[in-house]
Amino acid sequence: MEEKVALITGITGQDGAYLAELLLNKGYRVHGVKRRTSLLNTQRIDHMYQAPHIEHRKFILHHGDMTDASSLMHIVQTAQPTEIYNLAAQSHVAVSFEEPEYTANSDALGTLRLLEIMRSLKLVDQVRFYQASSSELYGLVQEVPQKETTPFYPRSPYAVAKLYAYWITVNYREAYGLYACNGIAFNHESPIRGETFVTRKITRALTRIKLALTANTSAPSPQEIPCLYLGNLEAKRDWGHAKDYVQAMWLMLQQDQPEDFVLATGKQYSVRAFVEAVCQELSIFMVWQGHGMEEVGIEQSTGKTIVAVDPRYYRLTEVDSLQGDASKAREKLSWTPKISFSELVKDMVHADLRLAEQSL
Ligand code: NDP
Ligand code: GDR
Repeated sequence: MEEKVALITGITGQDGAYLAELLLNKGYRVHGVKRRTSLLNTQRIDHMYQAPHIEHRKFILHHGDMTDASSLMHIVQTAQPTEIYNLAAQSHVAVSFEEPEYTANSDALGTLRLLEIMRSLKLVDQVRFYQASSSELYGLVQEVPQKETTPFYPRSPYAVAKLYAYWITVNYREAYGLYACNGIAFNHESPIRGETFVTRKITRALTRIKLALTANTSAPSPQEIPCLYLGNLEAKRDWGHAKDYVQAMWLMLQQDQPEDFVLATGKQYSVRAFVEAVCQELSIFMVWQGHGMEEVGIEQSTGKTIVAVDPRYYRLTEVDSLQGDASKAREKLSWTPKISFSELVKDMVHADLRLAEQSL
């Protein structure tokens, strides 16, 4: 049987790392695009690394950038992939307000660059393409829960860039017959989630707070206990585990026909509920006090404020509430997320607790 070859952009990110692992286990040769950075950025994939002198390597990294068509062209020509997973993106919604042009260049035009390379190299019949689309497309939601037919209303430069990427993927499928699919993925997290996304920010901070509280029980000196600053506590998200979502990405490229799919758990929790779930898992006894911007979370044994609201983390245009309906993925791909919200919280909390202990 012919060897399957995958090219993953964004391989150094959360999803890229899990997807690479999944595909290597399935016997794929995996090529990944990584950016040159002044410090190493391969922590999530180092366990898969194979040195360049190894013959018939299964895991190969290439320097490249979504804003640099010539690097992408060279990588596609070298790797000769049968499947391309386009996961690279400036993926932080809040940062996209600060870097809107760069976000558009990498997330929107970057996708076009890959598609154009497939077209100009006459690969449209040989390569299957996955585009990492996002529930952020729904933004100001027009229907609850959101499914494939729900109208889009993006609310950030990130979401607008992803809207372009969504439609240009559809267009290349319709115009050139490319096997191309959008996975409209709702939030998915894990112990290797980027540290500035809200779930990981919460698990990192509260595990450190837990250790500080434990260290302080004999001689309480509450000033040493750090505080977690958050923005909108009422925002609601449909949070799943990244391991489940990369499975769906692969399934989408194994079908007879290319289609777009919502990937979601169907369950919704607020940022506040996530904080409470993490406190519960860590046996931190916290009560909320005050309202709005003045609201704080007080740790009961020390009376210390361990959670506070900082308006700097509020978004100019917020996405208040997302909840997906993944019935189509369930019916056509037989995909359902297996990892529950409480298992996700446990997984993240215990991984961050280990890291916090190591950093002491
Ligand atoms: P991450 O932010 O963890 O990873 C993004 C990856 O893209 C990193 O490897 C990053 O490299 C790379 N990257 C960023 N800019 C460029 C560029 N200009 N050229 C080349 N590579 C670049 O994101 P996730 O793994 O969480 O998400 C994967 C994809 O799925 C993204 O496109 C995201 O927008 C989308 N998505 C994610 C969801 C989620 O909940 N996780 C939900 C819906 C969509 P580096 O390591 O050097 O920064
Ligand atoms: P999101 O994820 O914007 O949904 O994008 P994020 O975790 O950044 O925010 C989720 C919600 O939490 C609120 N929030 C905070 N967010 C951050 N980052 N930091 C805070 O301190 C904070 N306090 C409250 C936010 O306002 C928001 O409502 C993620 C990314 O992975 C995208 O790439 C992906 O497309 C979408 O999920 C689906």
